[in-house]
Amino acid sequence: RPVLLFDSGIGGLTVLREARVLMPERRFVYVADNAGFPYGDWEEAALRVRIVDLFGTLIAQHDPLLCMIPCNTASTLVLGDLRAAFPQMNFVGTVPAIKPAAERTRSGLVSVLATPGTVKRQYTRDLITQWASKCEVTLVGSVRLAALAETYMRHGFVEEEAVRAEVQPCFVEKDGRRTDIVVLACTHYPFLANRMRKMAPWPVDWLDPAEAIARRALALLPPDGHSSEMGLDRAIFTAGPPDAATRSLIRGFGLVAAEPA
Ligand code: DGN
Repeated sequence: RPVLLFDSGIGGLTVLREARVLMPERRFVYVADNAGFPYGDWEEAALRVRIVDLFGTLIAQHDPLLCMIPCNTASTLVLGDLRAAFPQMNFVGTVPAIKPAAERTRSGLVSVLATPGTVKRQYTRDLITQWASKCEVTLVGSVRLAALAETYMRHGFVEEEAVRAEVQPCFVEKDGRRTDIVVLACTHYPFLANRMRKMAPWPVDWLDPAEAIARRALALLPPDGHSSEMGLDRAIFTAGPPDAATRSLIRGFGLVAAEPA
């Protein structure tokens, strides 16, 4: 039985990368709901229904051992619905790493770079109230960054100035203090981390939760039950067969494109 990963696009590959390192013997099915991409500006009720419906099909079709949701925009919205709808299944979500950021900051100024959906979620606000009440948290909801990361990964180029415009609001200076942590709260963003790092006007820590998410999945999986199935892991795109650039990208991640159900 495979481990299933679900994102709106290719961002979840940043988590698959870490999951592979920790669980090299596992078989993975990667699902990109690219027919619904980007998730950032979806109306919440409609997105909820869409994702729960998709999981109904995916669970029936793949009988996964565990489902990972390497997508903040989806996790902050539907984790509760999924757990209620599929009580036998273990779900590992991805939510903004606000707690570790609050523990680590020295200046008390933390920024959360995410999609517009994630920054407006009650879930995100609750994380701040619970863990970061002593910090000043700047929420930056970027409309374009996930799509820029997709283009970059498929075609190898990105408009530097467009990335800069999205990232700039993260760097806050106030009463002699400066932002010292930026939480990468969208799984697409680590793909642009090297670019973004160069744009910081002063040294900043960039928090990517990918490894922590993979560790959480590992902890929930049974220690035995190694896959005996050989061959490449599969990737499913809800919009249908991917284009050549996407196929070559996923091949680099050791995945082959499979037909959606
Ligand atoms: N990668 C997703 C996330 O972590 O929020 C969302 C990307 C998108 O659909 N805009």
